[in-house]
Amino acid sequence: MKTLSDFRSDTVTRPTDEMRRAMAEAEVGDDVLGDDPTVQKLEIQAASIMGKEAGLFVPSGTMGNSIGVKMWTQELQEVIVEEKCHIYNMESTHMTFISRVTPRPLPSKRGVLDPEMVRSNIRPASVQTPRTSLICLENTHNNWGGAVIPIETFKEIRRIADEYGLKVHLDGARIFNASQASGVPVKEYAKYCDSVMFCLSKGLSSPVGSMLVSDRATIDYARRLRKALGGGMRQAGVLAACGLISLAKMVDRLKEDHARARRLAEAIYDLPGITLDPAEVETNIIIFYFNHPKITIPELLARLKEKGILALGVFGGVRLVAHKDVDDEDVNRAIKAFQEILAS
Ligand code: TLP
Repeated sequence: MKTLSDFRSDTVTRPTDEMRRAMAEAEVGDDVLGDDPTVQKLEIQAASIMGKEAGLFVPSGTMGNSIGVKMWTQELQEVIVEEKCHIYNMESTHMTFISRVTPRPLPSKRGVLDPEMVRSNIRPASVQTPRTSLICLENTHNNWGGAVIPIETFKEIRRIADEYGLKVHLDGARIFNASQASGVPVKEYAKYCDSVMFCLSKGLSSPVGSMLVSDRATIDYARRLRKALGGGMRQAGVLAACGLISLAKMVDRLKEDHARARRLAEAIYDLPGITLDPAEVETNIIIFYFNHPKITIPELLARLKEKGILALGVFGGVRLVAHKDVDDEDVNRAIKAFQEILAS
């Protein structure tokens, strides 16, 4: 058995053997000079899957979202976000640091924004207030335990955005998880957004990389922004080669991760200290709140680690993520560890 079963994130997935071989064989060139055929293939493929004109390969989801916000905004403007979203909470304040815009966080029901609340928070330019220019969505919603945002919300937000002349950017780090769980094609979600960022390096198992897709003129501008942020990569085809395999081979298997996350949730939700509704585990992320008379969250994490299970402390709770590199045996081991720690 492996030493540790790592449930901290799907970012811990290692590249597959096929990816390692593809890296070795990839045709490459200087991508900043526009010479890398493998990167170009990936960018075309990503754009086509999302139904957009053009794509840009970026080193990380954070850079994709940073560029996504920057390309649709100017100083003295405001961006509507859901209050627990990744862009606002976990990307080192790039909204203010890079784009110099103010975020307007709104509460939600498990990540689902109320369109009427969005409407009532849109501000026209005035001498005193910033003008709203962008709405950011996230699907699946990480901090809401991988919740899937319904397509109806996308439609309604789009309608409001069009009414007020706003842009919509989707943090679709795990949009393929959303699609696998809901049956809604990724293209359908993307249709209601002006730009989409999605990650290759999470459940899709690439070692590095995310994609930003949009219309061609905006991606041309995004390419300049990527360079300005230091994200222009040279022989990046060795990484793009993995991305192509992610898109071709790793999407359908995300369902296995969802099933494992649900099985784990169903086995631990009623243990002492845990607050969790297993029915709310729609994709690969479990977040439970933890309040135990004798065990703190850091103690729980340490005791799990002693039993070979790695989990992450988040927002007063604990996060466990299923992915390619944890199998049924790892899930059984995690269930046993939780039972031994909490049921005794
Ligand atoms: N999320 C990471 C951590 O930052 C928490 C994780 O382990 O889940 N959007 C969403 C919804 C994300 O979950 C993440 C990464 C990103 C963007 C940023 O991607 P990277 O890590 O590639 O910059």
